[in-house]
Amino acid sequence: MLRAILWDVDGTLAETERDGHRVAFNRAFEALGVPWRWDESHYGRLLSVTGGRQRLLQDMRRQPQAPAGALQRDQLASHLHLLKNRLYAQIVADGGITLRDGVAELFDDCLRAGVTMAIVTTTSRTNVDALMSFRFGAAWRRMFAAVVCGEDAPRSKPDPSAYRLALDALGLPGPHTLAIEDSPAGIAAADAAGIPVALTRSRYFAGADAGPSIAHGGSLTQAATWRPALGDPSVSRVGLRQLQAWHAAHTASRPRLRRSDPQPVGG
Ligand code: XBP
Ligand code: MG
Repeated sequence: MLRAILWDVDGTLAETERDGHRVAFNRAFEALGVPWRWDESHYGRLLSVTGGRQRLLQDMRRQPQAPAGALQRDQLASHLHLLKNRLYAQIVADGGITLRDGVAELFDDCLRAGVTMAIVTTTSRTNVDALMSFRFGAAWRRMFAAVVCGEDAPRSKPDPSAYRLALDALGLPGPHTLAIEDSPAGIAAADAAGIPVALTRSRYFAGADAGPSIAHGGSLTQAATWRPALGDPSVSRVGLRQLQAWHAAHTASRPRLRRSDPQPVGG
């Protein structure tokens, strides 16, 4: 039975990267006199590194004008990242980023049906707060039973630690939940925590491999793009009922471990 929906943020709740984080990084570079800028395609390649601070450090390795010492790089990355998050919050507060189609409707479905929701993201807590407060006010926090952010998990996705923390907080086993993700790193993280995943492809991960996801498609309102196809072809969006149906089919297809089965050695 599907007990909780676990939401990724960047790329899943909203298309935050190209016109949000990327622009804010460039504004931070300018404000701190850093001589390089990130164009759309370079930023797309950098997205294979999760976490904005780690992304900055990774890029500095190929920037000839980056500081030479590790300590200086670290300090510069920290300053840039803090400022980037403030500038990102400003972009969001100015209405520059909105939720993806079908997301608010799926929130409503879950709230009405009493299905628990959580947020599991690699992004900083301030960024989640900026995005959700802009749309729902301070009450957004009450919509979610757990909110796991970049600061909480020791390692970023594709490491499963953020998802494991969320499962602990919810007191649920992975198979009773469903993650909604947009990227290969997100799918890998959820899968490694034993959580089935639905992939809603985002702009930067439009060609992403569906991997072990149990269903995949474009935005939640691009119903015809989803595979497996929706049970009811007259339905125009992926809603809670459809997610429950995919989840149930996935659960039914999995071999169960019976008490009489040999137990794993050392388990
Ligand atoms: C998104 C990320 C983040 C954001 C920027 O992960 O990797 O780094 O790009 O946010 P997810 P920060 O899709 O799991 O939310 O600068 O705060 O890291
Ligand atoms: Mg994402």
